[in-house]
Amino acid sequence: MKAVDEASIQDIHSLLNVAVVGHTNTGKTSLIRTMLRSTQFGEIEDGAGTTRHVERATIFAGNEAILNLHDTPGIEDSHALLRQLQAISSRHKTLSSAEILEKFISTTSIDDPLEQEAKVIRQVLRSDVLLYIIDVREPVLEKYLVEIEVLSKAMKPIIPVFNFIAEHTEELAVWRKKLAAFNIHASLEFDTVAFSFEAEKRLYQKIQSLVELHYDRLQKLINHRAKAWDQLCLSAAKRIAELIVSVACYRENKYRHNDNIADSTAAQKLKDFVRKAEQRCLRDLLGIFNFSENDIALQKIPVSNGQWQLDIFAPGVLKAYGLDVGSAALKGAAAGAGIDLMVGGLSLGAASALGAIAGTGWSTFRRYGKEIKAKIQGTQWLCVDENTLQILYLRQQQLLAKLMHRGHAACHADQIDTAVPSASEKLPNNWPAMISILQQNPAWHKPSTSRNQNPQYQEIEAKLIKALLESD
Ligand SMILES: Nc1nc2c(ncn2[C@@H]2O[C@H](COP(=O)(O)OP(=O)(O)OP(=O)(O)O)[C@@H](O)[C@H]2O)c(=O)[nH]1
Ligand SMILES: [Mg+2]
Repeated sequence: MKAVDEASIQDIHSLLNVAVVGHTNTGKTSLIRTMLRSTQFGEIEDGAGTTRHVERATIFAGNEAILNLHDTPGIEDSHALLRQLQAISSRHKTLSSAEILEKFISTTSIDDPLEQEAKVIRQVLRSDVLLYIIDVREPVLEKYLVEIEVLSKAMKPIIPVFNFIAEHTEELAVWRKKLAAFNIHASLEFDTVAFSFEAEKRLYQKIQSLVELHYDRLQKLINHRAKAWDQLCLSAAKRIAELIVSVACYRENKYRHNDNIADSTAAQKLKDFVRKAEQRCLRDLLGIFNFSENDIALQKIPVSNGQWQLDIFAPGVLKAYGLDVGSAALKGAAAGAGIDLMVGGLSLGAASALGAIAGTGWSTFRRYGKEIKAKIQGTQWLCVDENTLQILYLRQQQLLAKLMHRGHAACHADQIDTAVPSASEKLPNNWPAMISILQQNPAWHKPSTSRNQNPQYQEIEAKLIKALLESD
């Protein structure tokens, strides 16, 4: 056991060392948390000077250690730091710039005002690559340029990482231009709290191009992460498909003596089932992507205390999801919003239920004659109506998109929360046919071997998953 420990310790020492540096409060610790997929690392606060010491974290591909990330305290006084370096340089004219930095750290005592900066510089000198994190919301102040000037004295490759990029494209352009003056062209946009798998991949590729020696190891990490990411998205899409199936297949027996569908106990039971099913799905999805309450707030996902803020059966829900309120209101008058009547194994559609009940005209009867007969003679069930199923699907689809693109979603939060343009376009192909099959297979509402092996079920599940992943 000891030998293994020693081997792994040695392994960690031979790894690529990446220092995450920058001005204070730019999101250095946040970036590391994102890269580690862990909310446990370090301290994060909306204020300067949160990280006080250098802290190491190792990134693995499976069991294999790939690289060390070093979180560093934020640089606070770059002007004083530069002055100090200039003073050393004038005293020791023959020293190289890196040697001046060495001299600086060896002569800075624990209670020196530049103690934090010395910690940063020490780690910079011990690292192979520097990620310089920039808060693009900040103007390009002299103090930041001085930071870059000081860091470049270490002669290590610097990759600028632009953070807080959402809605700050102009500022981003200014930053790029300024950095070009330092001959730093290769930069990355990376919303740290927000996560985009593609941005992360580009980050590793950039490091790969700068430190050839570690190319293969980094490639292993890229491949490993790509696979894990695909699996993550697949399990999330699968979970949503399960929700849609379980709700579409669900039926509640309607007792005939109670004619008011909307207020019946059966309708309440049905609604309750749908709400709980959606809530469980939400919890599972957040769990799959390891989302915290903080992430939910940052992404403006309309969820509080683990529940959707807008109840799926609330009157405003149709409008919020771009569905036809007019025709739905008519249906609602008959059956109660969200509820449909199913007779003899077929969903009548709430509007036709209205027609049947009120005896409106020959055409309704001709179309639904058989069902109406069954209605009189046979068992009646309540099921979830078409609109509710659409909303259920669209809502999960949006949630999935936000979970998959934390950062990008954050830039368009208002748009996403209030309106979904062309809702029907976003539904999977053959949606009505799929729903009709599901409604006729109430036994599928729970997973079972016979359901899961049924080719028709498998086809529907695959179509739902494909549509969810493609809509991204
Ligand atoms: N909206 C948004 N907030 C972010 C992002 N990155 C960081 N933050 C927030 O910015 C604040 C500072 O983040 P930290 O990660 O503590 O910054 P730091 O650079 O480590 O700070 P020091 O350790 O004090 O130098 C926190 O409140 C984060 O939640 C981002 O990409 N988007
Ligand atoms: Mg920090």
